[in-house]
Amino acid sequence: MRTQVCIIGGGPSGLLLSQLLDRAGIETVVLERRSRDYVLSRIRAGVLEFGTVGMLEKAGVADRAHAQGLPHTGTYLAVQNAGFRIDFDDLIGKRVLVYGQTEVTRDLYDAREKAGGIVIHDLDDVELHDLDSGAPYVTYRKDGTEHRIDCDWIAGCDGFHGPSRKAIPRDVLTEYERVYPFGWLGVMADLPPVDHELIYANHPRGFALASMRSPTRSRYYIQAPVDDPLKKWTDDAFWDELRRRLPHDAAERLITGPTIEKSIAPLRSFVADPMKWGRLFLVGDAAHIVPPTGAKGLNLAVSDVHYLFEALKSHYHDADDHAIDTYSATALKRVWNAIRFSWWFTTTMHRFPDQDPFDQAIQDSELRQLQSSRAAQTNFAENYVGLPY
Ligand code: RFL
Ligand code: PHB
Repeated sequence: MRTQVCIIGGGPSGLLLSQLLDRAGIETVVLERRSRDYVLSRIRAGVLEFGTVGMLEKAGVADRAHAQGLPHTGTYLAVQNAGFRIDFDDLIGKRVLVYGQTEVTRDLYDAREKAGGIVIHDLDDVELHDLDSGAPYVTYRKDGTEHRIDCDWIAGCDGFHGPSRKAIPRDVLTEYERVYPFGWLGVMADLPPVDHELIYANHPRGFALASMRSPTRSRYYIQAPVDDPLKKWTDDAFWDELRRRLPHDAAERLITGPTIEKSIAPLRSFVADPMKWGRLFLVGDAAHIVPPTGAKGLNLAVSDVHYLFEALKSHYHDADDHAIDTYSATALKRVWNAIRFSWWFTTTMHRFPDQDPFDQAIQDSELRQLQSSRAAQTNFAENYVGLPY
């Protein structure tokens, strides 16, 4: 088979890129290792930046997000059971949309299906070949048979563990990494959220976050050791710990009940540089990981897609390769902004095992400044709602 852009990975970045390119008359094939149901069973991000919503509109897949998503004009930050609000609307005139990654991905799958797009599922042994030639190709195995796709370009949208980043020679690639000494224990529950906005809580017992997916579905997280056995965290143990860390008024309002999902995720920051080598582009989690504190993972994947889509459009429509040649540098500039914000917010909101009195005093000072300074809040709002592309 031959196509113009072979996209490895049918997560949000691969599907969005495919949808945008298709609408611009550029051919794609998407190769996804898992089944569609499996991809749609993964519970991940929940907060869409202003620019991400714009990208979904551009791709023609924003109707359900607008109808069902929850616009949030601000967020609460809590310190030791008391809180203050950061008002995005007042500070910068923008808002975020709370709409789950699962739903974004479902909307994209539906759109690709409606447009007759080629998405091949349930495959193995994806390998990238001749990336430094003008004629790259991808091979994979499906139902015991080897297949080959010849293409002009390969988009590596295959997440942190996929084969794309590993296809860049070791002596070309620099990797930057920070692993945090804790994880997030997250639950989903079909219960009304404790508040109509998100609450990020800094507490001596550890960080907590109250989020949601809808007016009847809550998403909560608490900082926990990454190797804690899940069975230690019964529903009651989780609710008790969450209640201790939330602001007192929210804790009193918290409605508890059975959870429908519970898992512990590790926290890391990671950047691969460059994000382009030969005919391969890295996109989204394949190139970078952020801790979830800033709600940036999915949004960063979408901004990569923006830069790559514009670059490929210039290549095919205008025979202009400037944006192709500068894709890595352009995308990485925005990536590092999100890496910095996510690192700062993580460092400011969590308890570290080796936190000494100096670290503690700095954290307290950061939060006091955020509470009292409009300039500091404006900076927070700009980063949280999403820096411009
Ligand atoms: P994805 O979503 O990981 O999609 C990559 C796709 O590639 C497929 N794949 C392969 N396909 C073919 N051949 C192979 N060899 C392949 N290897 C992998 C995978 O099956 C998958 O379908 O990356 P993408 O599209 O770049 O999107 C990025 C976002 O998914 C990610 O940044 C966020 O979900 C990160 N993240 C969160 N971000 C937030 O903003 N808020 C959150 O609350 C949040 N929670 C999370 C998260 C990421 C998690 N991961 C990756 C473990 C919770 C978890 C558990
Ligand atoms: C979520 O709802 O899953 C969520 C929200 C905000 C974050 C991280 C996760 O910072």
